[in-house]
Amino acid sequence: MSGADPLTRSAECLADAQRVVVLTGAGMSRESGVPTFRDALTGLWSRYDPMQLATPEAFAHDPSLVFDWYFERWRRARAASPHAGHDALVRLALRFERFTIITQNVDGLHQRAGSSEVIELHGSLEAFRCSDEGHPWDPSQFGASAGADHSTAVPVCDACGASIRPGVVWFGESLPDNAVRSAWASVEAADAVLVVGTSAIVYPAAELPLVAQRQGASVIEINPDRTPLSQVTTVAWVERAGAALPALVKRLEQTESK
Ligand code: BV8
Repeated sequence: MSGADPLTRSAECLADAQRVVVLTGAGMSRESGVPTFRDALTGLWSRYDPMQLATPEAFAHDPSLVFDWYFERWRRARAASPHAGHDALVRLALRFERFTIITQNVDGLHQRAGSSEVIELHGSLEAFRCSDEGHPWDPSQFGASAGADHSTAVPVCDACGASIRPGVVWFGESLPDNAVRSAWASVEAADAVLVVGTSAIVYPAAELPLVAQRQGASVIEINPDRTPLSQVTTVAWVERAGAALPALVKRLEQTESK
């Protein structure tokens, strides 16, 4: 691999790839205006630590507070739009035999951009459900506004009366079996993995690039900050998703047209 710039080296990794996997984290949504977990929470939420809110214990302790936070995040996700980086992934998918996006994000932006093969490792803000039997619950029917005192009465399931909870995977909860199976199968078969916008410290998701690398795939990290993965990746591209991904697609298209 030449000592060329990260764009050139990333394009070289993808030039002969047939099966590509993209692992995205909250940094992928940052340029759509969706804050990452590590962004300081603002406004009403500034005094809370998301890691303390995204757990079953938090929901048991204060269901209104946790429900409010997720309902607010659902509204913000609905109001957000995919950015040029999401669009670039849709175009990139057309260039390979297999192209799978594995996302830790729960905001649905990849699907809204038009990506078709998306594995949601940590669930979705669209998948509110009842906490007993998993009956689906449609947040768009719920008119509450997140009150300043976070006192929204948590809605209950029409079918079984249990409290409604967000359809996300909390810390301490297991990931959906089918998502884990598909995600591990895709990285075990990958020629190249793009890791975009994740701090690479949440497991088991953070294991995925290492599984790919162990079977010989090249791993390209796109992140403006360094992470625990940066020193082991084939390419550590210190750049924003919204800048790097469109540049990568453009380079591959230019190379092809020569
Ligand atoms: C599990 C959904 C088995 C919810 C999320 C004790 C008990 C139980 C488990 C554990 C334990 N101790 C440790 C664990 C394991 C734990 C874990 O990994 N903890 C960490 C903190 C060490 N994992 C689990 O609990 C998982 N389950 O292990 O099950 C089990 C079961 C029972 C008992 C034992 C074991 C479940 C993990 C899933 C948690 N749910 N999300 C919600 O969204 O509310 S994780 C959530 O946080 C996000 O999905 C994300 O993955 C993670 C981190 O959030 P962020 O930091 O915001 O985002 P990210 O990491 O992606 O970082 C942002 C990055 O973007 C940064 O690097 C930044 O530089 C970069 N960036 C910024 N701008 C840009 C950018 N990049 C590109 N472009 C830009 N413009």
